[in-house]
Amino acid sequence: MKTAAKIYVAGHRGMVGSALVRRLGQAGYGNILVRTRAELDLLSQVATEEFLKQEKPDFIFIAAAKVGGIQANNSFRADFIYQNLMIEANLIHGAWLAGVKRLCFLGSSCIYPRDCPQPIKEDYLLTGPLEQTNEPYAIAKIAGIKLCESYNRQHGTQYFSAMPTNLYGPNDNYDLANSHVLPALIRKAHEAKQRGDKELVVWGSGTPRREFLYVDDLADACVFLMERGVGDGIYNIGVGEDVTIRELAETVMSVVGFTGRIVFDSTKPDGTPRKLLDVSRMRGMGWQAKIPLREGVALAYRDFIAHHGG
Ligand code: GFB
Repeated sequence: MKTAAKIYVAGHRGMVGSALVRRLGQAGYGNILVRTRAELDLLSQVATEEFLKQEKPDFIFIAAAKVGGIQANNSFRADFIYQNLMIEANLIHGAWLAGVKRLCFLGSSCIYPRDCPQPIKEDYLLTGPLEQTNEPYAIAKIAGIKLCESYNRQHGTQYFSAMPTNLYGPNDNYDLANSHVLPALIRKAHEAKQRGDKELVVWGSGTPRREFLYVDDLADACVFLMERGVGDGIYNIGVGEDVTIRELAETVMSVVGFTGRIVFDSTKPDGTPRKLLDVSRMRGMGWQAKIPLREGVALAYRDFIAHHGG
């Protein structure tokens, strides 16, 4: 990628897109193309194709998506499958029509079968049934991977897919009902501390295991892959270790300084029992995550205080 290249980051206001814009800026790329939702509706095929044909970016990162935690995925199943299918189909097909050669599609670790062996290798895709709570989202993201693969085969494009594990960091969603676990626990622990509560409510049993990647590490990995010129395939992006939800809650409590006890709400779903990515493909290429969990949680807490706290 030349520093003068025109790079379109779809979804630049979201957690992943904003991290990509930060990373590209740090790396000296000065021609970054962005559009707000009001300026460009990615659910509209006509508007998206028109925009791409006019702008003809050299590179595209697809960070635009309908995302949320376990409860949002489970409740708004139609929104998750429909919006993600439309956004990725419009952007990938539109990119090809506009002659865009290189594109990075962002997926998610929930595309892999629910009960597949751990750590999860890229090759396990489509080898078994998916987790039910986020099946519509996972199906949409699998379609995105297959779109990239199919356009590469039929049209000779160079579109690859990055598969991040559970992400967190600046610009995360802290809505208690719809967010992911890490931002939810940061907010809950902070508010519990402020109120002087004795308990912190954690959904499910606390036994599921999850891997957490700071979003700036993901952005670094995506830019690394684009700069390396990978033109096809799936790349797991993770840290290579996981923790239980109970351990995560303890880390968050210690960073926030909340000293009460944890209470588990068994009316809420656990989701998939474990989701740890095998990151040897990226390690083999010389890339590794840099920000350890505790440090990342401290950075995320600082961001939460700056934007939502008091
Ligand atoms: O992060 P999370 O919502 O999504 O939940 P998934 C992870 C685990 O944390 C589950 C537990 O076992 C939750 O029950 N948990 C405990 C909580 N307390 C809370 C809380 O206050 N809020 C939330 N949200 N969870 C998502 C998928 O799965 O992961 C998406 O639904 C996507 O499709 C994303 O792939 C990365 O890790 O279960």
